[in-house]
Amino acid sequence: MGGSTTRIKHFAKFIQGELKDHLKDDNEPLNMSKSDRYVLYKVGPVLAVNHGIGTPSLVVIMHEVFKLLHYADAKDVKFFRIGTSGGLGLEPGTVVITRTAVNSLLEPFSEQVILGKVQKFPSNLDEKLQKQVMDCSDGLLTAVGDTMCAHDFYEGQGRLDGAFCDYTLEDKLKFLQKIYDAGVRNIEMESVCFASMCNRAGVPAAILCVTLLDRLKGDQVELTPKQHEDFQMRPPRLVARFIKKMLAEQ
Ligand code: R2B
Ligand code: URA
Repeated sequence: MGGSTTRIKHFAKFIQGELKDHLKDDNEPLNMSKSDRYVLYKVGPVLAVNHGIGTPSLVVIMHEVFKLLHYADAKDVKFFRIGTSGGLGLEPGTVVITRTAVNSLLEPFSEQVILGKVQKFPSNLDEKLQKQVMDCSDGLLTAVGDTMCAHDFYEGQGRLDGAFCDYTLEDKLKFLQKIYDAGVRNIEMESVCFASMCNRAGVPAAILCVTLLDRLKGDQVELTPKQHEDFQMRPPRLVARFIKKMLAEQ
């Protein structure tokens, strides 16, 4: 899973090329989603689905993907979120493998209001899968750290360049340093909910997000289109290595 429809389409084509020795069909992957809200491609054993920006769309889509996999009687399922993020103290382009996903208060759970009551769901991730992914990362720029999940891109991530901002550069840096000291290495917008939904479903999950910038140094993503493209393909490349390794061992 990843945020954008085009990135997931790209991923479906990419993984088709990577898995060509395992696939019978080399037709262009087709979007099988009947909704215009998200796209869904099946390439051999890989289901590639986008989840939009933030938790609300992610939750809806994950319910639907879990139901689909249940009715398809899918076995030994693993979930990956391959996305982008703002890094903390890391060279832009680093793929952060999330140790624990935390919410904006640095708590390791997501909250969902169900029938008027706030319910908390733990957002720890599968340690074995994390290690297996790390074992595939030779020669790739990677780091392991906690990921903070924010509810928005601007004030929720302490940016100074949104439409509104009622705090200073000093306040921002103090906050980012505090979360860095607590072990956070990147910030994005879905991790905590993605992790807790996978926990509830009892499926191992990993989160691999490339950092587009170092938030301790600025707020604007200043990459060339070519760099952007290269960076965005780094999590897919790492996941592809893992999938190929798993298939080779079968
Ligand atoms: C990373 O990038 C998106 C915001 O630009 C959001 O979906 C996320 O988690
Ligand atoms: N996605 C985010 O949510 N934050 C960033 O800084 C970059 C990408």
